[in-house]
Amino acid sequence: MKLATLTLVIRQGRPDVLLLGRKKRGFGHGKYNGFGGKIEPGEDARHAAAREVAKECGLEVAPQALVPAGRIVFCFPTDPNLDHDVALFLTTTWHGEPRETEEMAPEWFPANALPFAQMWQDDAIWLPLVLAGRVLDAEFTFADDNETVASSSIRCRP
Ligand code: 6OG
Repeated sequence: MKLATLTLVIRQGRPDVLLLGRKKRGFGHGKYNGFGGKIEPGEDARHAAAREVAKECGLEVAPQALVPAGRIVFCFPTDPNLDHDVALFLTTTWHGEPRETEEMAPEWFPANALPFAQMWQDDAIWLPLVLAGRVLDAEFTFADDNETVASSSIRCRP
């Protein structure tokens, strides 16, 4: 199980609110997603999340400006190498402007017009909850095609 982070960058008080990146290579290639990746050995999740945001879209986020939004476990029974245990964060505070990198092409989206057809199928289920301020513990299991959500469980923390 890969330990990873996923961060949602949210611009408050504007019509375009969520920054997503279109993944240019590797796992999830072609899909829009938040920013994140593997937690290195000895690294804490917040520092890993800040490092990945900077690496993938050029924004500088202080680790303490990352707000925990829960944990999601993604399981791929036909290919357990793809399993991810993801620490979820959101942030409304950063420095700099998003820029395209080798890994991601960033783009702002209105919260009511997210490109779910071009995202992981699980996103349509959990992302609206996190944008509404909920903190989640969720698990998604994927079917043999490694694309379709076969089953899910979501608990919102009180
Ligand atoms: P690398 O393993 O390439 O980082 N991730 C997922 N994100 C969403 N929205 N849905 C999924 O459903 C995901 N599975 C993994 C975690 C992969 C990045 O993608 C996230 C990491 O941020 C299957 O380093």
